[in-house]
Amino acid sequence: MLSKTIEKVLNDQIRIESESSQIYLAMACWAEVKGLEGIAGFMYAQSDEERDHMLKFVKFVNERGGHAHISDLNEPNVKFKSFKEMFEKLLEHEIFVSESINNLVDISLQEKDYATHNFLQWYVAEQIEEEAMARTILDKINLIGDDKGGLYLFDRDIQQLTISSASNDNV
Ligand code: OFO
Repeated sequence: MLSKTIEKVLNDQIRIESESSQIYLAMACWAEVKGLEGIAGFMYAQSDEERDHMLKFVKFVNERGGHAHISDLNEPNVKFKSFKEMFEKLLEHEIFVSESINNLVDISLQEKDYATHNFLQWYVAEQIEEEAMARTILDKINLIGDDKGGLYLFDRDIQQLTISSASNDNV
């Protein structure tokens, strides 16, 4: 059974994961209308992943005697100066999510809720991966600079990254 404190903080995280999904959906739209299909595909996949993260929390809260709260959401930013700025925002956002997950881990220990603590370990590992991926992408973007040919190749390569990470998920 979840304590009221844990139920509240998990519900706050449900909102954060939902907003993450919306943020990446808005990024997918921005890239798609700019003709950057690879980047758009990557962002659509990220958006789906965040929805899965949200649903995992929802199921956990409901299964442990709480009630998952589905709230309204803040509207995401829909415009970016450049695709570089967009990926910088993605990294910033993932760092924010990692801090939020770490905070949940702290609270679960304070509350001596070891089941929730154990459940959160999946998110701790996921955040390490997501931050690392965002940093790798930004390194590549910095190498490309303003080179249009480089952007074309990057857009094609990121499509491969989306396909291979989707197939790893299915393993
Ligand atoms: Fe990108 O993070 Fe969810 O958890």
